[in-house]
Amino acid sequence: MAIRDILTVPNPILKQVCKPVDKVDDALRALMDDMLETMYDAPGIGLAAIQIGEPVRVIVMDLQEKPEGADPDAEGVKHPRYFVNPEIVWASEELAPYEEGCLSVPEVYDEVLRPARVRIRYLDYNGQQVEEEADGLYATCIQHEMDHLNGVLFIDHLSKLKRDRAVTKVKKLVRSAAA
Ligand code: K1U
Ligand code: ZN
Repeated sequence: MAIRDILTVPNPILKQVCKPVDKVDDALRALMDDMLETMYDAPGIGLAAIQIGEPVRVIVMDLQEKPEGADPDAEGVKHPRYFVNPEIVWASEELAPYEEGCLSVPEVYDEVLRPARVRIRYLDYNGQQVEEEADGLYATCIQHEMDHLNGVLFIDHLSKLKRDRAVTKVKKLVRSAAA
């Protein structure tokens, strides 16, 4: 397993539409392992393959939910999720707001409105098909990550002014980190 570099805006690779995966094999599982390690290291709760420069329809996620009654300072039990070729098969009309962030747009957070509940279909780590309903943070995060597969970032849901400000902020951040 390896921690990979996360691409940041305005890298044009992030605007690519990703290709479906043909087969869930050991090479794909190695990519998903790297993605999960990269996401935990960042840290984040989701990551799309394109964020590490791999233009395939693959997402990893761990919402880091703590069991009820757990010590708030304790580390959550790991609950990694893997999504290959995910599709939204139904979305609620009801929308829900969430203050989103993105590892490719570091230190920028803003509210995005998305369907409150979605039904998704995908292949898991072993290539088995799964269909399930997502709500709350799970619904928000899977929609955010699926946007990445189509070259869409959460800042694309904001006004042009806010988007331009976000890109300028990240460029400065990256420049000062490199200096
Ligand atoms: O870059 C990404 O796509 C990951 C992103 C996922 C996400 C967050 C919030 C709403 C929608 C999608 C992140 O993980 S940003 C970092 C973050 O939210 C977080 C980091 C550490 C602990 C808890 C949350
Ligand atoms: Zn993101």
